[in-house]
Amino acid sequence: MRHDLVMYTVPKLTDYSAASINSESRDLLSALESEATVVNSENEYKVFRDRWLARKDGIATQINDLWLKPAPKEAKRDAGQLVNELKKKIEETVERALQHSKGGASALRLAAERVDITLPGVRRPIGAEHPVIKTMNEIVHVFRNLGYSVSEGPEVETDYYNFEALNFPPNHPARDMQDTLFLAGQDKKGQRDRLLLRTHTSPVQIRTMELLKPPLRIVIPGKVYRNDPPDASHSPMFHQIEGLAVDTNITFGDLKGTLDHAMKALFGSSVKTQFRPSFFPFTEPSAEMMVSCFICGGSGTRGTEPCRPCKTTGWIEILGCGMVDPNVFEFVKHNGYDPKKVSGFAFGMGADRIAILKYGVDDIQLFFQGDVRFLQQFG
Ligand code: 2NL
Repeated sequence: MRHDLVMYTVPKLTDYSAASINSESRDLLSALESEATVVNSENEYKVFRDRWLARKDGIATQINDLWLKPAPKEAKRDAGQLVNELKKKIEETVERALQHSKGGASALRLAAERVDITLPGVRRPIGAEHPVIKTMNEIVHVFRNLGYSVSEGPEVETDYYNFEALNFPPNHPARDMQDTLFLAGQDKKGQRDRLLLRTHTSPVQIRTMELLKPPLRIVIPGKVYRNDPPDASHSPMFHQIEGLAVDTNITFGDLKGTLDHAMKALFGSSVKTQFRPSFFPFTEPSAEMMVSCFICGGSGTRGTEPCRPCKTTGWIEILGCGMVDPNVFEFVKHNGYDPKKVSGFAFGMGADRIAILKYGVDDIQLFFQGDVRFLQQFG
């Protein structure tokens, strides 16, 4: 072993015996290792690299000139192999020193990377449920307690599930480009296969009836789409919850009792409900359900001010509903929904609208702009 303070130099080789060659190789490799371990900076690395690999007279070149070239004929082959192995080792070690110098623990680097472990950590704010999702979950919860299941389905639908199977006549205005967002490039397909963004969650009810035989109790929360320009009360994407109950002998009384219970569970036991005749293509008869205004208590006034949410009427329209039209059951008759044997009620409500009323928000756009200053208020 050479002394640490004396730099390694390549000796001339006169003795090409195995013992001599082994001993010289060991000296070289141990010098290589000990020099590599003290490389801690980019500059130190460059000096180290040039000393061992410089083309002109780096150590790798020197062993070529001093060990291999003068080797006698009979030792040439072994000497060549040895020099190649040593060169490979040198190259590997220089590469390792480069990595080491990059991540190396130089005093400067350590100082720059110093971490004060006594500082408090960075607090990651915990997210909160979005007010619309929260509202939907509350509604779903009320119906789950009544034994309803939750169904979900695709937001890109066919004309068949979104309109035809729901008893929309072929020229119904909702099927117009004006109201519905159609996918481009569908012109070659027949009408019923054309893709569109679902305008209500009702197609999921048809899909569920195709899968599950009656009796059925389901609610379907989800995103729906309409070709509406955004304003304070419209958004091209909004949220709906629909419900469906099918069994033998379901009556309009069941509809009224179920929905009256649901409104009391959602808005408080003192709210009253009222049904007014309406029309939907998929229900007959159809109704809109009013709930006594849970802002003004049904009085139409707040102190001396008129109540805005109910426009002073004391009533708020909250959902549409009705008895499932037998024509709808015809489309799923093959799965046990014979309109002569089963009946059902269905309803649908806008989750965003209910969230707006619940939280006193004056612009639906606020729900979808993602401004944390707005959303934080619901956390
Ligand atoms: C509303 C009204 C409603 C339905 C949705 C429905 C679904 C099937 C059969 C019959 Cl598969 N009806 N859904 C029924 C009445 C009203 O929604 O104003 N939604 C926001």
